[in-house]
Amino acid sequence: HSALGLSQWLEKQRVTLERLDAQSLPRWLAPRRPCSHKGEHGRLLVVGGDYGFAGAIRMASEAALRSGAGLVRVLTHQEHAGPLLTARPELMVQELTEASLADAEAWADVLVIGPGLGQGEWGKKALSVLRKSDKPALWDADALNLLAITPDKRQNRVLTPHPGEAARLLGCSVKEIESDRLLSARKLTECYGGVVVLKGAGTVIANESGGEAIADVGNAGMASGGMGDILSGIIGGLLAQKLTPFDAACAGCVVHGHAADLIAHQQGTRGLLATDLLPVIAQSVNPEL
Ligand code: B4P
Ligand code: MG
Repeated sequence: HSALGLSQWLEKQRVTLERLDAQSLPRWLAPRRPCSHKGEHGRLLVVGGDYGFAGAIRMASEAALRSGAGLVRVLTHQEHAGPLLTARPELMVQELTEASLADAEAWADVLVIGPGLGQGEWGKKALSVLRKSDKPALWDADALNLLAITPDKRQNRVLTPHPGEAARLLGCSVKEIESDRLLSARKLTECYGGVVVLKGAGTVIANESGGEAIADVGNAGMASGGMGDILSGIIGGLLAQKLTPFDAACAGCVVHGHAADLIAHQQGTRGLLATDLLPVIAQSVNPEL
């Protein structure tokens, strides 16, 4: 569809999807009450960052802070804790162990799992514990690859596959996913329940009760490593602030794409880094400015 252009693609599908852009943001993101406190803005747990993937957990957790989550706690490898805290002292970082995971799950309002999780025993074990939790959750990256191996279906979960992950989840090719992105998103919600964010140019958001929208924001500068981790943190941060899973997914995709558009407007798309978005997320998530 990217060759056709988004509007022609939509026309071709003969669908009347709701198009979301920066103008849509105020409906989900009212100005904060002046007397609010951090307890109202939610406690988010982010789990992941296996060896070789420490950047993913940093980008996801920092994006969650920038999206306005009240408190963000990270469980990862001990070796990653120091650098993470140096970079972002606002995070609460601990080693991932059986005990810390049980404690943090009980503490959290919302769970984000997947960024840099890996598919080894370390990641599998953490996911097998968190999949028993009934708290609202966002699953991304390797949590999706592990879900494809051991499927389940639940309501209060947001899945954020790119077309490669979506193909694994549906047992088909990337080409089939991309040939009808809306249908692919619908199939994913049928199989796995909850909310599905099928990423890529023209990200589609769908839920089981027929809620469907397309994020008409973002640019080719976003086709670079780490962008998905930033999106996971943003949606997690909005879930923590008590948006419904569908609203958090819609608002999160728009905040993400709009932040990238603000930067691309200044410096173009080539060479745009995922971490460039971090300081701009706050501007995107405060649409009253
Ligand atoms: P991985 O190697 O698993 O990539 P990743 O670690 O998940 O990367 P990251 O988390 O940074 O980015 P993500 O895509 O999650 O897999 C990459 C492989 O998957 C590719 O080699 C390819 O085989 C397949 N794949 C991925 N995307 C594909 C696509 N669109 N078409 C065909 N195959 C694809 O998140 C990136 C974020 O940036 C999303 O929010 C996305 O919506 C946004 N984004 C990317 N390009 C955009 C664009 N042109 N316009 C607007 N938004 C865009
Ligand atoms: Mg990803």
